[in-house]
Amino acid sequence: MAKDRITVTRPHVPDRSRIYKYLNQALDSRWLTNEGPLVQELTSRLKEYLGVKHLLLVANGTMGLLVVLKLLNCRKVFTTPFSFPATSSAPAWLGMQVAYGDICPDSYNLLPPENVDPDGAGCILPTHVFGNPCDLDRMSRVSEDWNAPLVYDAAHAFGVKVAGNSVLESGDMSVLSFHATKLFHCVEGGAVAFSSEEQLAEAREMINFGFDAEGGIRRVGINAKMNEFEAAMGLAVLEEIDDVMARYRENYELYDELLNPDLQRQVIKPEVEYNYSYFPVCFEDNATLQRVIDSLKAADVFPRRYFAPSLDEVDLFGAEDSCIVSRDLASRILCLPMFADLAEASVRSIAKIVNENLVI
Ligand code: T4K
Repeated sequence: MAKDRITVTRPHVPDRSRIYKYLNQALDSRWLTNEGPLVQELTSRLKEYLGVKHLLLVANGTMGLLVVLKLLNCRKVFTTPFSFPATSSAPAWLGMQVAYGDICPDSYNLLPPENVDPDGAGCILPTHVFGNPCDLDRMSRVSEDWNAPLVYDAAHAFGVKVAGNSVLESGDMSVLSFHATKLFHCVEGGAVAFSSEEQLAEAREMINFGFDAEGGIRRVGINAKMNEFEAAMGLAVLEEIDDVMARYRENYELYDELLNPDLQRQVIKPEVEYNYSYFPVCFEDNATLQRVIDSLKAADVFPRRYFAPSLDEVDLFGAEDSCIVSRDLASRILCLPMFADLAEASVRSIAKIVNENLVI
């Protein structure tokens, strides 16, 4: 890859001595996977950092989604079309029916449906899009009315709080991604926050071939464990996470200040303590979006169209719903580069190119 190329994101590489310290612990102990000491240490540090009681580390966010949906054993999953494909692929992979609702044009999150689904949804799976929390109270009410478990795809929501509480404490389960491209990462990895200790215990068995504590095979399981090298990276990144988040915030605020104020931003409510991990902008039309992409590309800048297409347009997932707002947003949205060591000068030149291409 060209040295000066700026991509939508770039993994944070912590001080190498921190990584080596943990890697050496794993190598010296010859304990490399299967809930080893580093996975246990990362679990307890993350519980404290994120403010959650029940947390299970997994191999990646997609496996986290698969395991919890399998645990819930639901028939149908009501979800958002405006998300990464994993949110729909997970239920589709398990043979569950995928049904979509449309999204809010301001928050970009799934709108809680007004009426109870007479058919029974099975499970509700909204995404906190770009880390912006869904309407938690309304989602909980719908979940109660439908008697349907509420699982949040919280892949982007590391460290996000609402009114002082972790967003991960809402709903029955929240699934995080710790992929290399995320604010906090383990190269590959993920976690599930559970409200129920019993469900955490069941999922712990499921990610380890279905073995129970005595080595009996209690349930159908899979291998979805995080290994010690991934936990080593996570522990090293966690030691620097406050600085990383501060850098993201600086870049976010600089974009916000420099970009034309008429350019549509994602609306984040004041009670949210955001993690600043994405900077999406929504243009007036697809032609403007394409013009901006071309101009940025000419400057060796490669933003991404997260999330296009709207997933209700993907026949593979088998849903019949048509989500107008999501399709419209997907045709006009662009995520600008955001990462910890993105230089101030780069933010300034990206914002300048975007502004020059607007017809507001
Ligand atoms: N739910 C939601 C809402 C999600 O967004 C995701 C994942 C999931 C579930 C599933 O979680 P995981 O199973 O992945 O844990 C990237 C990530 O691979 C994906 O984890 C993430 N969401 C998604 C939003 O972004 P791509 O297809 O954009 O990846 P890629 O390889 O094109 O990388 C994007 C840019 O990052 C590249 O232009 C260059 C840069 N990059 C990437 C990698 C992998 C680097 O600089 N270094 C690297 O090592 O999906």
